[in-house]
Order: sequence, then C-alpha cells, then structure tokens
Amino acid sequence: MPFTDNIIKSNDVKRAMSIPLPIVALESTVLTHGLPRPQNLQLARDMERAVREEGATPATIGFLDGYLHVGMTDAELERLSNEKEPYKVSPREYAAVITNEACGGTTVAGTMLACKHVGIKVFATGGIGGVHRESHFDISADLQALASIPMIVVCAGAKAILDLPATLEYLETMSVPVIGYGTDDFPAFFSRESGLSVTEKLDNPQDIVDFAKMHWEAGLQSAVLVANPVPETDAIPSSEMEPFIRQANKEAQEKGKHGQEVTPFLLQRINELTKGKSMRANLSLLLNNARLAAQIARALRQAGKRKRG
Ligand code: PSU
Ligand code: MN
Repeated sequence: MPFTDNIIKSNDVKRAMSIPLPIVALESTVLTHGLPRPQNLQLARDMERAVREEGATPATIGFLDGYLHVGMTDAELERLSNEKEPYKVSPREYAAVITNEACGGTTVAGTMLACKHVGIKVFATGGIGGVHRESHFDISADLQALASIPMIVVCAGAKAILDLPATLEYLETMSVPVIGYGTDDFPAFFSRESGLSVTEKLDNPQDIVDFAKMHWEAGLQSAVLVANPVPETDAIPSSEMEPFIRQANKEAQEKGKHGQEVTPFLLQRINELTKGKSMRANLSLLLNNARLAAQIARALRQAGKRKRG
C-alpha cells in the first residue's frame, strides 16, 4: 500500500482544508512519553480547546494501528493517551510503526513530517529537542526537521535539560531563524530566560507571518521557530531549575540512559524533583503555545486571502 494511503484525516481537518480554515498541528509524543496519565489526555483535550477558542482547527497527529492520523476524535485521543507501549515516532520510526501496524506519538520532527505531507504550515509544541548536555552526539531529529521543513513551529524554547548554546548554534548553521515572541532572550522552557539571544524579537502574529513569508520567498526551505516564553505565573527561574536539571542529567548518565529514553527520563525525574512544579509549567506553556499558534494560523490564512483577492 502506498504511504499516502496510510494517512487518515479527521472530518474536522478535511472540512478545514476544503474551505480552507486555519489549522494548527499538535504533537503527541508529549501525550505518549512526556506526561503521566491522566494529565496527558486532559492536556490533549485542553490544547484542542485552546486552538478552537482562538478560531482555528486543531489537528493532533499520531499513529494508531499503523495509520497516520491527522486530527483525532476524542476516542482516538483517549486511546493514544492510554496505549501501553507506544512508539516514539520521529521520521526514523515511520516505516517501523506503519509496517508493524503499531501505535505511537509523533515527536516534533515526526509531526513536522506529517505536516509536510498534508500541507499544514503551523504547529504548536512544548519545547523542541536539541543537543544534549552530556553527549554532544545526541542531537534530536527535531533539529533536522526544522532545518528542512518550511513551516512555523511555536515552542517555549528548547528544553532546559539541553545544551542551549549548542542547540542555538546548530539552528544557526541550518538557517532556522529563532523569533522571540515579545522577548530578546531565548526562553528555556520552564524559565522565561536563558541569557541567550534570539535572532529577532517580534510582538504580534501578523509580524511573524510576514517574517516567515519573506524567509521562504528568499528561497529557504527551513522552518521559522517561534519561542514563546512560559506565562509568568507558572515560570520557574532558571537558577531554581538548574540544580534539578544537573541532578537529573547525572542520574541519566549513571543509569546508562541513551537514545530515545533520555528526554522522557529527564522530564519525569525533574517533575519528581520539583514536586510537580515543573509539570505545571509544562502544561501552562503548552496551552499558551497552542493559543499563539492558532493566532498565527489565522493571520496566515488572512494573508492567503489577500494574495488571491
Ligand atoms: N516537549 C514537551 N514534552 C515532550 C517533548 C517536548 O513538553 O515530551 C518531546 C517532543 O515530542 C520532542 C521530543 O520532539 O520530546 C524530543 O525527543 P528527543 O530529544 O529524543 O529527540
Ligand atoms: Mn536524542
């Protein structure tokens, strides 16, 4: 069966594409590997609602029985959130999850690959993967996808568990502009600041759309990364997070964690060490990013209409 026969669009997504209405893609590794049950399903529902409230159609992306779902029904979200041993699907895992007729959550990179196939241009996630601190050869496939798939990705910066300077250097090498939403300081996921600079500070969705269009018109194939700081009320200062991050990284080393296990281990351990505070920040920034992505998707749709009219 050809690859495209394995793609199932939800009715909502089909309708939004045919009119067309603004669409926001949402990833699902955060459900299968990033958050514990039952917060994961709650979050999936809340993110979809946040996108709708801002006037766009959500498309949660993930694999069920080897089919790539673009947009899920509530029952499908529930199933994926409760899956016992789901794959963590980056582009490398596509063939495996399909041929094994398996279920899996798509990472940032995996979700972007799906978007490329169906033509979705805006995507909201929590934090992108990047270059890991302890092993510099552990570089998330997210960076490859950002380098090669032209779309707007909204995140809260890179996860603070990473080597942030190295991650930004990699993005620079790959010509991925990093837009600070209302900030010059690259946000660090749980924290609003990292002390590192973004490429450009922009203050509204329309300016982000104009910037992205110019980026692609200039002949680039890379993504535009929007870094949206976690809301102030749920932010944790980086000085407070740093000891926990160090400890979690050290434990990951000692336990010999490697490959795909590293990120989920670190997130879970940091949540334990912060007694749930880091997860609250995580949930808050995810919703915040869903809202901004929906506003950007709407501005992008308006720009499309102007061009034709
Ligand atoms: N952001 C979160 N929680 C997560 C992730 C991001 O708040 O679980 C996931 C994303 O799906 C991202 C992945 O693509 O972690 C990166 O994993 P790795 O470092 O193994 O590439
Ligand atoms: Mn990795």
